[in-house]
Parts: sequence; C-alpha cells; structure tokens
Amino acid sequence: MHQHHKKIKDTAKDTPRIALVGNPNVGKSAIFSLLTGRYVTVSNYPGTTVEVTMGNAIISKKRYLIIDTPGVNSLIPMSEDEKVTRDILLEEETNAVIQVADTKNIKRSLSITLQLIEMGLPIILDLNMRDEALDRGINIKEDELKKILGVEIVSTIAVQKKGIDSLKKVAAHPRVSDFKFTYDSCIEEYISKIETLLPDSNITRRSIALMILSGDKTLKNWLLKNLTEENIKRIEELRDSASEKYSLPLSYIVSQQRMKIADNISEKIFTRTPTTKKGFISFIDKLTTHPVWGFPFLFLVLFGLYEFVGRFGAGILVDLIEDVIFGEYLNPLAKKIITTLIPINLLQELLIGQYGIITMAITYAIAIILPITATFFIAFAILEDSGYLPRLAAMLNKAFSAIGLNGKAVLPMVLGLGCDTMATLTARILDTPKERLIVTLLLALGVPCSAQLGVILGMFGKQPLEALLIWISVLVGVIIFVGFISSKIIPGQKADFMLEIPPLRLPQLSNILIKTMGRIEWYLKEAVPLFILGTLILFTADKLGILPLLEKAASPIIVNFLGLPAKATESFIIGFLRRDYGAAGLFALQEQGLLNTEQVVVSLVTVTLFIPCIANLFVIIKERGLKAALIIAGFVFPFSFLVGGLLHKTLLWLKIFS
Ligand SMILES: Nc1nc2c(ncn2[C@@H]2O[C@H](COP(=O)(O)OP(=O)(O)OP(=O)(O)O)[C@@H](O)[C@H]2O)c(=O)[nH]1
Ligand SMILES: [Mg+2]
Repeated sequence: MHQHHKKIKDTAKDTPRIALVGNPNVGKSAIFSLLTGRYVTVSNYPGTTVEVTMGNAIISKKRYLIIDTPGVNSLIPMSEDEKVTRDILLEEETNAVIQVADTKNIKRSLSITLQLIEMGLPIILDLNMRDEALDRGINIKEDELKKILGVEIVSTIAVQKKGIDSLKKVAAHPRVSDFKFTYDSCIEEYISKIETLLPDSNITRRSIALMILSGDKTLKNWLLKNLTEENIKRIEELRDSASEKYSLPLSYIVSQQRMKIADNISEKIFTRTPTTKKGFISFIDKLTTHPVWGFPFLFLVLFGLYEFVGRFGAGILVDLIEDVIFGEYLNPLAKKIITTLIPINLLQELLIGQYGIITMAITYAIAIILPITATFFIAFAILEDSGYLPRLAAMLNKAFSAIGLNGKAVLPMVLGLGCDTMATLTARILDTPKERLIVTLLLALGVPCSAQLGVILGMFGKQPLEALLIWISVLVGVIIFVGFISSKIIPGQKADFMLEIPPLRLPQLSNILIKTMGRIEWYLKEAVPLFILGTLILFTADKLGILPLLEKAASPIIVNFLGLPAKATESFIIGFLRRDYGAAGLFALQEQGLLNTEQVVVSLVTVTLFIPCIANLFVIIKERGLKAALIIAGFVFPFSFLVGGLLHKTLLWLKIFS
C-alpha cells in the first residue's frame, strides 16, 4: 500500500503547526481558507477533503503552518481518508489542534473531542455553524463546557467570516485538557498493561492502547516501525485476550462508553428551544428525498441542467464563440498572420490546417468545450453547495444497494459527473476495498465527466429527445449490469454505512464563482496541452499517410460494427487522451452533417463508455494499483465497442431512427 499523507517538508520544521480536525462537512476547509487566505474546495457534502492541504497563517504576529485534514467520524479510522487525519496526529508533531465542530451536532463532535483529549494534544474547540444552531433554537453553554473540558472554546460562522479573530486569538494559546474519564475496569486494566509496552510518541500511550484494543489494523505499520517484534506479539496477545472477554467487538464497546461520556457532557451544556419555522427550504428538503416526489424533482434538476448546459452553454454560447468569435474573427486573422509571417507550408498546416493546433486543438478547447464546461461547472457548484448531491445519493441508495454498493458509494458516482479523476479520489471515503474497486470501475466505465457530459448534452440539444433518453437508459443499464456482476465477482464485503445528509443551504455566490474559476483554470491547464498533443498525433499520422491506414484498419469496428463514418476513428484516437476531446470530435462531425441521429446515439454511448482519460487512469493506478488499472482498462475498452455495436444492431432492428 502506498502512503497517502506526504511527510510535511523539513523546511517548515521550525514553524509551529496547527491541525484542523473534525467530523466531515463541519466547515474545516472553510475555516482553513479564512485562516490562511488560501482557497481549498468547500462543498456541502461529507468527503470534500480527502487529502491534506497546508497553508501559512499569521497569528499574533507569528507564522504558523495550518493543516486542513479530511473529516473523521472517529480517530480510529474506518476508511483511508480518516487514516490520513489520524496519521497526522500520530506521526507529525502538531503544536495545536483546532477541532472544528458543528454546533448543531455537538454530541457527535464531543466524541472526537474526547479522543483528542485522550491523545493528550493541546486543543481548541471551535463551535462552527452557529447561525444554523441559532436557527434551530440550539444554544450551547460555552462557559460551562469550558469549565468541564478545560480548553479554550470559540464560536464561529465561517461563511459569514464571523469569529475568526477570536479563533486566532486563542489559537496561540492551546491548552492540554485535564479532563479525565475512564472506561470499565476490565478495559482500563488492559490499557495499563499495553501502555507499558509502548514507546513515547506524539500522542499518549493510553490513546494508542485504545486504538490497539479497538482492533485498529491501520496501526500495524507504525507498530512495526516503532516496536520490537516481541512486544508486538505480546500486545496482540493482550488484545486477543481482552476481546475474548466481550461478546461484542471491543471497538464498539469502547466507542459506546466514550459516547456515553459525550452524552453526559452534552446534557449539561445543550439547550434547545423548539422553533416552528417551516419555510420554503424545508419544503424543498422534503421534496428532494421523498420516495415518489424525489424522482420528478430529479427530473426537474436534469431538465434544468439540459437547458442551462445543453441549450444555453452548448447552443448559444458555443455558436457565439465558435462561429462568430473564432469563425469570423480569430481563425481568419490567425490565418492571415501566419500565411504572411511563416512562408513554410508544413508549419502553416501545423498551425492552421485541418489538424492544426489553432484550428483544431485551440478551437475545440476554447470554442466548443470551454463554454460548455464553464456552464456545467456553475450548475454543478450550485448542486454541490446546496446539499442536493447527498440527497440524490440517499434516494438512489436502494437501486445501488442492489448492485452491492451503499449510499456512501453513490456519492462518488454522482461526483464523477463533475470529474471522474477527483471522484476516484473520493472513493477513499468508502469503508471496504471491494466498494472502492467497484466504484472506480464504474466511474471509469460509465460516468461521463463534466466536460464530456457538456459536449454530449450539446449534441443531444440538436437531436430529438428520444436520442438523449436512449443514451441515458443504456448507460444506466450498463452501470447496473456491470455493477451487479462485479459485486458478485469481486471478493469482500459491502459496508452498510449510510451517508450523512447535511442541511440544504442556499449556495453562496462567492464560493460558486471561486470554485468555478478554479476549475476552469484547472481545465485549461490539464486539457489544453493534451488537446495539442492529440492534434499533433493526428497531424503526424496524417502527414505520414498513416491516418487512412488506421481508419481502414479500424473500419471493421467503426464502420461495419458500429455503423459510423470512417472519420469517427479520429475521435476515438484523440478520445484516448481525453474523453471530452473525443466527444468534441464527434460534435464537430455532427456539425458538419456527417452523423445522423442513430449514429449520434451509438457514437456517444461508445465514447462515454470508452476508456477513462489519462489523468483518471493515473489516479486509478495510484489509488488501486497497476494491476487493477490494467484490468479495468482491458475490460472497458473492448466492452465499450461491444455495447456500441449491439446498440447499433438493436436500433437498426427496431427501426427506431429510420
Ligand atoms: N451556514 C453555515 N454554513 C457553513 C459554515 N461553515 C461552513 N459552512 C458550509 O458547510 C459546508 C461544508 O464546509 P467545508 O469547509 O467543505 O467542510 P469540511 O469540514 O472541510 O468538510 P470535509 O472536507 O468534507 O470533511 C459548505 O457548504 C460550507 O459553505 C457556517 O458557519 N455556517
Ligand atoms: Mg474539507
């Protein structure tokens, strides 16, 4: 297994460090941005952050290194992103931990606070989302809580930038809590036995002993590194003999007892005056998750996407930029300049020929894909920030559990519509390797990413609605079919942990704009070089006379089996580099009138299922290993053509578009 969290660089060794830790989706990244001035993705669903981000902050005239971590439900990690956070605390010296808590859910947060106290770390408790707590009539007796825990407590509203100054003020003076609490005598006995065998480290022996007793397997490497084999063996014997004394798993017993202590504290400090506010938002909330009305609502969302991205982005904006700005001004201008300045024919063609860098790569990237992607990014950011995505995931949970995935696994699948590469990283929030593998496979196979989806919606915008419906049905069918088969084939368990549903929120314009700009920048940096590379490949192949040969060689598949024009081969070649580029090639073919409706459906189904883009492939290798990546690619590639071909035959046979 590879290491997820990178060691913090030695150059920053003297800078004191503050780690932001807390449950998922409580606003850690939002606080991080406020402290450091550095933007990191903030979204309204758990699992936004799956890697560590660092940034500098000046607090009381001193420089600090602030570390943003993935959210944790417990510091005894169940999933890989949780392990990242635990490992920071275990293996890096942190001078302070700011625990960010959701004030509404203080009880849940206190359980993490207790674990941090157990670790002996200097902590500050930040009660965030005070606005939402107040809305719900929730009040926390901060002074009381401060007295019980003996640590500094501040309350913040990250989205309104409130309370950050007081947070900074106390951040310079973290305190180690002297709150003591114990487990039942049998557990305590084993804790003290194991403690004596453990070395000194960044966190207390007691907390490590509790991790061991809870059967934390992710600790193994650390133990091997820091303990003698003999001691490890003795520790394992102690752990086994302890767990024999209980009929339930020790991890459960320990967390139950800790939770009880959290409950007791919460009872003393938590008050709630019932509110009767039932506004528009709570009406929408009911609608989105309703077992029946949820589906019309989903349809409404999809329709909105289709109108905004497919019609407005791919229709109006693309026409404007491609036909007017590029077609009438930029490309003719570039042609004029280049033909007068560069007299060499080959170079001219390289820039402005049929496979020219300007006329093909740049035009596709900027004139076709950019406007579509940008509109999609905006729409997607609104969905992300409103909290609709986890609701969608919860609604689809039933369908997905039939194919061996739980509600948590649906989220990465939905996020794949933004970017498959990022979504593959988000698979880290899943608890079992089996689920992570299935999700990775399905993402690589059948979930179109934003750029590709945008182009596809743009093409369907010019076709009858049945075309789009067939495309959706085939993809959903393929995902369910392959998901079902793979859940039977791939060994391992499925976890039945349900996804936590955050409240619906009105998205903030500023966050949407920052996020969209960030994504556009990322798109331009990542996509354009690959577009140029793809164009160079086509250009060279064309000049060397290979292109016709390739088209001929591929013609049994492309022409005979899929029923597409031979020129579509080019789209599949560049589709190897990026899915959206492949789709853009088809977009151009359609514009030239070379594809009829049936061919549009077949080619888009094939190109959607077609292998993931290079970036996604690299992430698959990084996350799941080379072998898994090769198996996935080796399956997806022929499978996409198989489905495309079968669809072609079926459509012909049913005479749907003829
Ligand atoms: N109303 C309100 N919303 C907040 C506040 N702080 C953060 N949010 C919103 O809560 C959501 C989660 O914020 P993030 O900063 O991504 O949370 P996180 O703790 O980093 O989440 P993970 O990385 O998934 O663990 C976003 O939609 C934020 O805009 C707050 O004080 N009040
Ligand atoms: Mg985060």
